[in-house]
Amino acid sequence: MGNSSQAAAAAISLAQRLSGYHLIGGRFTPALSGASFPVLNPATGKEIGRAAEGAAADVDAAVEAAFKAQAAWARTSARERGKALHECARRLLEHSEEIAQLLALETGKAIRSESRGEATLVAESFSFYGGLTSELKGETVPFDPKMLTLTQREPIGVVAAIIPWNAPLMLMAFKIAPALAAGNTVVVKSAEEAPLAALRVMEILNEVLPAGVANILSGDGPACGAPLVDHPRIGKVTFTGSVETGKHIARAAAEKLIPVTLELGGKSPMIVMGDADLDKAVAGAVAGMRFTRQGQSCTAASRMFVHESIVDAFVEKVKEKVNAMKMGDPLDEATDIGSIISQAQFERVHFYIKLGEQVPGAKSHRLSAVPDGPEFKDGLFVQPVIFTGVSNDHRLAREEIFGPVTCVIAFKDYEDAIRQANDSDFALAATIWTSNITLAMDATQRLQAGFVQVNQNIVAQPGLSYGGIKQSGLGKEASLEAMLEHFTNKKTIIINLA
Ligand code: TXE
Repeated sequence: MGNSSQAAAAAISLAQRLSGYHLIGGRFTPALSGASFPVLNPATGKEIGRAAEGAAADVDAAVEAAFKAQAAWARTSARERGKALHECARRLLEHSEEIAQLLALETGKAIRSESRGEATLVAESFSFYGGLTSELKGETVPFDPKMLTLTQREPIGVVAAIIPWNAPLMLMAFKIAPALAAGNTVVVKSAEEAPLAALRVMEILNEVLPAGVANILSGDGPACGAPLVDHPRIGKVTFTGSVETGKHIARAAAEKLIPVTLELGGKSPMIVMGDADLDKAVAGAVAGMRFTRQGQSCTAASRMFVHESIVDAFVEKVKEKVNAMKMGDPLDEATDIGSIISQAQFERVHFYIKLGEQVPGAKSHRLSAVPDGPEFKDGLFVQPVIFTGVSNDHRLAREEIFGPVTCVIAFKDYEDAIRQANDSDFALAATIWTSNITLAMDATQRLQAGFVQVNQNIVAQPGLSYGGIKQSGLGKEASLEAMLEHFTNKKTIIINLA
């Protein structure tokens, strides 16, 4: 057996052990209805396990368990909570390889280029927030000399975290690590397409945390996610997913007047000036477009504005680089690009590719090659595509495709590039590539985005505040600010000293 088949065998046996369960109150629990749904390996189309099909009754049980555990967890000293989170981080790191393999198996994300890094990031997020519990500080307020006036940070209570499939573990960790650090308990609703690696992470957390502190349900959005948001004991919802579902959740939360954090879509611009270091910009384009993840990233550089003087050379070099990437078995160390997550996404991506191909004057450049082994005949692989000759007004440049499809749009002058970059409903991430420092600084001030980078492409990391504006969402993740602002309530206390 080759290394990738051994990894697949280990991941399948882990998937089967976890099959059919939620994790509620520290216990693996099947759905109360007994129902489950299949979990597929998108690279082969084969079933690898099953997930419990959650519904309102399961939501009640999970929220009740979280509610019961919350008061004691909030009373645990900040130092002890920090130590517990550090211990979670240690164990997550110890098991990161098996977590990465399971993630690769159920999402199709290549182990070397994607899944391993994500599994490690989960551990890093717990260690980051484990070190921040002593930062849950209040202030003294100079109000009246005869009164001592203080503010205090308190946990909100039970937090619902609804996560998507594209980076399920990273996005779950960015939500629950700060929530737990601040003394909340959590109920996660995993993504239908990727429930098992998240369940394994939760199993590890439950070896350390008191029962009920961290719970997870699987199930679909309407039957399981919606009753979770609506549950009267949920005090906060944190969500990553589509704009449409995000708005739906925000409306439901507004009915209860509870806060929401929303990480939604993106259509992130990359501006490449004529004086940019071309090789670095090309490497940045390939990394920024997240071809390794089949472009399934909300920060994907899906609109590339390139100065007309270098646009042809830029496109040629990007093509060369992507053509050299190997698409194939996600568990093979040699694979750069894995598969798309699901049939629905596969069809959505092809819909947009066809749309682009119908644009008069547009040219599509299909890159790399889909794997041709018999085991991949039902695999959801899509060749990366670069479109040229499509304008920023076209649907291809306006709507989030969430696939390996990008538009390269030539521009004449900087002002025009900035205008087009900002001409979008989304505003999550943006990059500019130039050797002119004054221009770069100017762009950081003028680009509308939650995250602007110059001559580089760092993706989400603990410590860097992450989140968009406009239709890209509300609120920030991954930082100290995220824990303080989004997972605590501030109480004012006034003591009369007279
Ligand atoms: O998203 P949904 P989908 C974008 C991307 C993608 C599109 C559709 O463009 O093509 O969204 O993906 C849960 N109440 N992003 O259908 O529906 C659902 O079960 C409560 C961008 O996967 O938003 C899942 O757990 N929950 C994005 C989660 O919401 C509900 C990442 C996301 O599903 C619900 C993913 C409801 N009524 C998709 N309906 C990013 N920002 O990175 C669904 N859910």
